[in-house]
Amino acid sequence: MTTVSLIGAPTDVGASVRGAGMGPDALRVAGLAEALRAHGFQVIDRGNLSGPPNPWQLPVHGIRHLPEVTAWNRAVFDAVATALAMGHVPLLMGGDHCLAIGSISAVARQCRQEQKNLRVVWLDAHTDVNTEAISPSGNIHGMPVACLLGYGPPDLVGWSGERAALDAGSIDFVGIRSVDADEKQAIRQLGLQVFDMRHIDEHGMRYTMTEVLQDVDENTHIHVSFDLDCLDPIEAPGVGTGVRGGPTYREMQLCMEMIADTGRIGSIDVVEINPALDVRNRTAELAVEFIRSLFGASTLAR
Ligand code: HAR
Ligand code: MN
Ligand code: MN
Ligand code: MN
Repeated sequence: MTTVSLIGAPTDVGASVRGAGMGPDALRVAGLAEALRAHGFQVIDRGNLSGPPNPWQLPVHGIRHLPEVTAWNRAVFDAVATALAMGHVPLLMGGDHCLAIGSISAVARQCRQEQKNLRVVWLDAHTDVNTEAISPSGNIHGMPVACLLGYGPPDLVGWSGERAALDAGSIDFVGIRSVDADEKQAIRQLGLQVFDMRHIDEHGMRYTMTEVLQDVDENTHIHVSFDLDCLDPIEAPGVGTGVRGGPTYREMQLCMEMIADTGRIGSIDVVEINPALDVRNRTAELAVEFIRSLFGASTLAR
């Protein structure tokens, strides 16, 4: 039986807006553990990690809160690595998206040890591939992909044991509609595969996901990094940096269901839920519905 390890990381040190630190409890209140148990999984809630408070300072050399972001990610890295070593599926409850640095670095290291192919599916309105040299804000939640590809401050790079936790070919972005000017150039230079909203409009979510999942095989570990601002803010208002024009409820369900159908989901981040901006915990409840689907709960055949 699959065991899911819930890991709370209650911080907003990488974000531009305060409040994402309440995300783990919002997910608990929305019944995340119960929903997965009802679907037949064993669920262990590891509680919340601890780390430094948010000092709410201006960027230093183009980057905000580097020591705090580093400390939180260290804790995430260790917790995710421990869960993976036990054969569990770690589900990181953020917190803002900077935490994907620690989470995916631990996943990348485990995949290398087990000689598995890692595929990261990045569900987001943003590509998060800024570096401190090009970020317009200095907020590290806009930089985790760059760090994972080996570009970023030395403190946040190389944790998987290789210079880069990921190569550009092993990550696919879905739902993108907000990319900064210099970020666009970085995407082109790196050759990243970005399925933006224009692509989804023109080809549909079904075809898009067949493209995303085409090279998944029995030896693949899929990591889903789910930033709730991927959804249209009409569905998910509880996020700090919402952008109009995202996937609808049904499009996102189909995305999750098609990932579930591969049977290769190995680890998950659920980030950027901001209960301070939410309406009656709707965004956390929505996240729980999508996570159920990611584990196959909405597929009739199971
Ligand atoms: N691109 C912008 C920046 O770097 C905003 C991106 C961060 N927002 C997120 N991450 N929620 O996906 O500041
Ligand atoms: Mn993000
Ligand atoms: Mn985002
Ligand atoms: Mn691809």
